[in-house]
Amino acid sequence: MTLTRAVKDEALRLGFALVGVTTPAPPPHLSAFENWLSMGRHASMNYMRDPRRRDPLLVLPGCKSILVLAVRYPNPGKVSQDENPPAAGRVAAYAWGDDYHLVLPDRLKQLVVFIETLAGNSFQHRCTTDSAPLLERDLAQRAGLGWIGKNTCLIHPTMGSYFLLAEILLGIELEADQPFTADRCGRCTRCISACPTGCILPDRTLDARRCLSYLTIENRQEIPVNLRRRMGNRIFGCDICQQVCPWNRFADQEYDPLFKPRNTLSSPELRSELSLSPQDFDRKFTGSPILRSKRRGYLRNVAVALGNSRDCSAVPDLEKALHDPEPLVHEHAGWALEQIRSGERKQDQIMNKILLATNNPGKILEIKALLVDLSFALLTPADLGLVLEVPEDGESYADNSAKKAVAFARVSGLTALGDDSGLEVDALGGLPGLHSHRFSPDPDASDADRRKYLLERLSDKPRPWTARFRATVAIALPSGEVRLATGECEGEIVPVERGSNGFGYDPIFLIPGLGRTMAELGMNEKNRLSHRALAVRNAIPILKELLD
Ligand code: B12
Ligand code: SF4
Ligand code: SF4
Repeated sequence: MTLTRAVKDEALRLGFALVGVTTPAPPPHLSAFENWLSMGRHASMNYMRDPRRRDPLLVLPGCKSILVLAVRYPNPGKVSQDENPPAAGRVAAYAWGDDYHLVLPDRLKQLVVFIETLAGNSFQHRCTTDSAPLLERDLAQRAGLGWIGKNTCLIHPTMGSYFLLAEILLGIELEADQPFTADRCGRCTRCISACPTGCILPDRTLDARRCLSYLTIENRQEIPVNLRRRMGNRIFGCDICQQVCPWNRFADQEYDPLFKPRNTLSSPELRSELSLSPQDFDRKFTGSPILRSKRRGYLRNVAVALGNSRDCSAVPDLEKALHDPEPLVHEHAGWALEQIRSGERKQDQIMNKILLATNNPGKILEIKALLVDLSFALLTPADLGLVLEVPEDGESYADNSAKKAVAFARVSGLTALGDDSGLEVDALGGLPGLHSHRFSPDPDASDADRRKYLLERLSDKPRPWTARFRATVAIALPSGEVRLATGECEGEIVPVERGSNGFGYDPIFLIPGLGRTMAELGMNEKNRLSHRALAVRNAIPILKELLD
């Protein structure tokens, strides 16, 4: 066995999830980095200007090869957690457990000892995990670990992107791997649309000045006022552009025991976080990445999240924080109080108003028509100037509709109505998700491609292919209380498309009693028979009970 093979096997045995080798040549996309710096997109991270980033030989003169390694942390979309407990914050998944800067070096050293033993002599080396001035993602791509996605993260085809990188610069030569040259993002742009601050740029870099991860972790100053609402309940880091990425949805779920989440770190209760004294903060976060933002930065973020929660019960805690010795904390507490008070003022004016938690004009028309007889005013996000993307990454229609309704209710202070719906086909186990982007091996597929794929999957199954469209409507109050109503319509899948208008699976979903597909129904029939219409109608008594 070659030395390189033996080293790689040992790396995997030690628990690294991925390992590759590259040369110490300058990073391949240096020009993108230079441009990023020259445009000031590194914000206040002046350490990014270290000239050694341009050349690994300046980090370890005499370096002959670089081992690039990856270690996986939990996928926040998959680890079960209470999505939206009242007034809880959200911490990026890489920070749920111990700080990688502290726990990875030991494992890296063990690997060095192994290599030295095998090579029969010691040699120059340097272990690093974000502790040396390197362009780690660029080196990882050249070492074959994955491609750099549009969200700028390094992505592996079966592991997604929830992993951290580490390197060992070696004074001996190992056999370099081929770079990962394929770009598996294709035409997908989900991360770009989902980013709440629009900071992802077309050249696979981002503008850190607007990125919530930068603003909540690295930034030592105030959060810019115009971006505070966009933080939602994010109090340390941000995973949105990874959560919406199809490569994470389909990734297998293992993570390294080194990153086992600590209790409640994924969604800490905001009010108790705001009252952490300097001693409490140090005690609670010893060994955690959260220590990096320091107490003043963390409490600044918590105050903003409380303001965004519009939770009136937080007023006494925020009033107390107005006297915090840290100017950063009391300024943000003042802003948060103003949010809650203006929310209360608005609340007085908005009794009996319902916010439709969707930006889809067709859906809005449909739901408004169904609720026309109600005495409540129906508002849309556009009416409130609200821009809020909620990723549909739940396990069921109920999960997704509740997520949307809760997010809109919390941000607007209104009762919100969210929906999610789709097709379940008996011959395929009737699983939810047999629709839109949750059902396709290709994240880039169009609706027509997905329809084609569904029919291919069905082709060897006995007929008739019975199916149902199911919709769930969730009604959420600003307090976080959620009620659900469902509606379904039974049908059959016809293999030949019978209509060209209609969306998604509508043209192949046949309603046997009528002999027509969903796409062939007139608007009035749709408003009477469709799964969504039934769910919305079932929601009416709930709305009356909650708002009358
Ligand atoms: C500064 C920094 C940040 C900044 C800026 C991030 C950024 N995208 O630039 C902030 C604070 C915002 C940040 C956030 C996060 N970070 Co950070 N961060 C870093 C750090 C220290 C440097 C990154 C850097 O060099 N940025 C400069 C830009 C220009 O470089 P780049 O993003 O790598 O971009 C390269 C590509 O765009 C490439 N490129 C350009 N064009 C093209 C075209 C093609 C075809 C290809 C293939 C490549 C390519 O060239 C660029 C230059 O090399 C690295 C550690 C390190 N030393 O490398 C960790 C690192 C990138 N961060 C990491 C993590 C985990 C995060 C967060 C997920 C944390 C969180 N949940 O909040 C977020 C993710 C946000 C995001 N979408 O990037 C991991 C990423 C692991 C992975 N799977 O990719 C790293 C590698 C740390 C580590 N050791 O694991 N981070
Ligand atoms: S980490 Fe959040 S704010 Fe930053 S680019 Fe990703 S989605 Fe946007
Ligand atoms: S969301 Fe889509 S575009 Fe963004 S990184 Fe993932 S695959 Fe690429």
